[in-house]
Amino acid sequence: MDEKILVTQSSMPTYEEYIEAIKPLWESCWLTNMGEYHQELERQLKAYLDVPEISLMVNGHMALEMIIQAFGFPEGSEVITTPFTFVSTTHAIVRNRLIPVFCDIKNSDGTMDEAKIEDLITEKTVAILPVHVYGNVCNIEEIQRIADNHGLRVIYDAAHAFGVKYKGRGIGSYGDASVFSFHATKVFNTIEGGAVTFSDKDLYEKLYNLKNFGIRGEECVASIGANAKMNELQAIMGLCNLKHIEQAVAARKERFLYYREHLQEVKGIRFFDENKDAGKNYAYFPILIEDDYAMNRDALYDLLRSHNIYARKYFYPITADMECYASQYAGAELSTARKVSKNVLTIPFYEKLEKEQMNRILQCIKGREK
Ligand code: T4K
Repeated sequence: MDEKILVTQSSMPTYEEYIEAIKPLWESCWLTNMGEYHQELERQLKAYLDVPEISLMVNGHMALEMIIQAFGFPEGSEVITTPFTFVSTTHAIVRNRLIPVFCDIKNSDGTMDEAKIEDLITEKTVAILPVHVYGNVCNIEEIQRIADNHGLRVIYDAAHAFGVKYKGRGIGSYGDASVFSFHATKVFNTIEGGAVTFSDKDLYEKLYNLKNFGIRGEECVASIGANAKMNELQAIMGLCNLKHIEQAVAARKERFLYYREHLQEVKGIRFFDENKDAGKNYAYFPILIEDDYAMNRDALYDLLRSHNIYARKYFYPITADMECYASQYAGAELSTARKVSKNVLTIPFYEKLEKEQMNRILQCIKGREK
């Protein structure tokens, strides 16, 4: 059996580079609580992501929970969101005691269908929470127009959109706030990690309190908060990985183009549309298996597995259909999301994926057209 190929593989600095970088911690013994590396990574990411403000978090999910909480929406308020995402997006809303109202997606790029948002707005709606899924940029202008007309907040889940620029500006500078994930599986990682980006300076203080128990001095706890801080070992991993980010994205681009070149002629395999105003970070390689392909998505997934190739069904099922939500949302009109979710497959894709491995994957997919 050929060697296993997983859907992704963490990008890492060399062992020596990381070990050298963490050495000073054995002098300082300062491992967390907004240490110097946490602060330095905030400075560097603010510049790299081209955002006005940033707050680092222990992971992307807590970043989502913290920013939703920071807005202080009344319990039971409704948040319009997409079900075509990783379950974190939906959980973060529910764990804040808010109600997700699912909006269908567009077949073209998998992002929220902005034409369907307004019908879902009620007197209880407080926010729109779309996802730049796979790094595909949502219709930012239209979502903002709707939000402004109805006095709603816009919080983007930008977990997949690290470094993406839209119309020349960092993607995290749009809306009221955006959330990034720096999980081990992402284009840029801090092992686990995440960040919230935003413009309103007051949010920095609110998030600071929320991520560190509300502590403002040895004898002063100013507000009620959790613990969601990024520690120094995570921050140092981020500083090391950030040094190599251009190279990492370039390596991904090369592999992306190779896959595209070989798959674009395959009948029944479709790609999501690209937004001409947006840059790409080559985070994932999703393909859509259409009816005129030789087999359905699940059969292709199984075929790849039989060759020791671990593609993943990101994102299936849609979150509204997951066991913990299904009874509430069985009747929701989400036909495009359900269809896309049933047809999508993300094939192995990462910085160090070798050409031979890509050829093995391509061989399984190609030459099977009806
Ligand atoms: N919003 C969205 C839209 C998201 O996609 C995510 C996370 C979040 C919010 C929340 O952000 P975080 O709190 O996670 O920062 C993975 C990731 O764990 C998750 O971060 C990611 N989205 C999601 C799409 O994918 P799983 O359950 O598929 O991971 P797992 O353990 O099956 O790993 C997948 C593959 O990655 C493995 O086969 C090999 C590779 N891998 C994995 C790990 C853990 C590595 O190379 N190194 C590793 O350390 O969720």
